[in-house]
Amino acid sequence: MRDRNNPKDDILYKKKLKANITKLKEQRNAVILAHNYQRDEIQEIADFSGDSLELARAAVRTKENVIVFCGVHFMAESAAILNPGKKVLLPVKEAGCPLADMITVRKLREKKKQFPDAAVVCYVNSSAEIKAESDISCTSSNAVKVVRVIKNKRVIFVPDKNLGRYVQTQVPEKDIILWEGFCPTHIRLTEEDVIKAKNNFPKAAFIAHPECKPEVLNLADHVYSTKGMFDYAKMSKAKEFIIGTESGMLYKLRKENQGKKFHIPTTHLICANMKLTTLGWVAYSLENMVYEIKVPDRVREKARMTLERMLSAMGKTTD
Ligand code: CIZ
Repeated sequence: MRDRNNPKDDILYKKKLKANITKLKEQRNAVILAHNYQRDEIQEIADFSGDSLELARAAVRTKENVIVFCGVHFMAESAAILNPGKKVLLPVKEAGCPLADMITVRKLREKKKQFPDAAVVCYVNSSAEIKAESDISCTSSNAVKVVRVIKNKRVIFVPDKNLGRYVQTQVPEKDIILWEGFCPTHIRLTEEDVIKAKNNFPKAAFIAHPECKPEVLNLADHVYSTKGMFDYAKMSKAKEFIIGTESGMLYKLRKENQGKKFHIPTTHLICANMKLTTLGWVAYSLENMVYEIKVPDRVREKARMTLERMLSAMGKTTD
């Protein structure tokens, strides 16, 4: 019997689980993809880690037929949309995204009727159905670029109001209609948290995610997506950083930037949904080939076009 309070027992248990996952992965011809916000132990066993778009694109490149997607539901959906011939598994079926749930197709259709001249730009943190109802998708790393290149002056930006508001500051020539959605993790970061962290680490640069509140972004030295944060941390001459996003980011930032220091301004920056995936669930998923994420053809085709428009706006293809 494993004693959870005994660190030796825990290490042994995890070692056995990891060995089991490696064996099952081979048997199932599977690849493990992990989002940047996953637990350290999940990022450790992953074949590839990254943001949702990088992972969906990695899924296209991989030769394995089974993709175990360690992230939340909309991310596994994007991988399934771009990889119709592959089996995409989400180890914990309850791993959802409250932000993605803050919009419905019915409400979006009403908004589109109200502003018929507007283009709908949907953040990747949205369901396949919302993507199918939108004109073009965006990530937090390319949202500014996407909004800038679309022809319409008026844009309905869904579902994250903070990202939408940030984009508006960068693209003032557009008229952006915001949706009332937000990420419950990022909005927990307050101005006071940041000021305190800056006082504690006066030499550190503060990098904030655009899902944070505007008053927090006002205090930032830089505003970047997770990918932008990795790129910046690597090339920057600075030696110390305060990271304004989900704490799972620390794992790879520290691993890839030895000699540099990374701090999280508050212990509240934890996404409970991202942390649902454990080694045990990954092993269970591979053993039982669950939970397969399927997107109905009718929705998939339209959602795929929305994602493809973003990729071609960025001068990229899915191949
Ligand atoms: O696109 C992603 O993976 C998310 C949710 C955020 C980011 O900045 O990478």
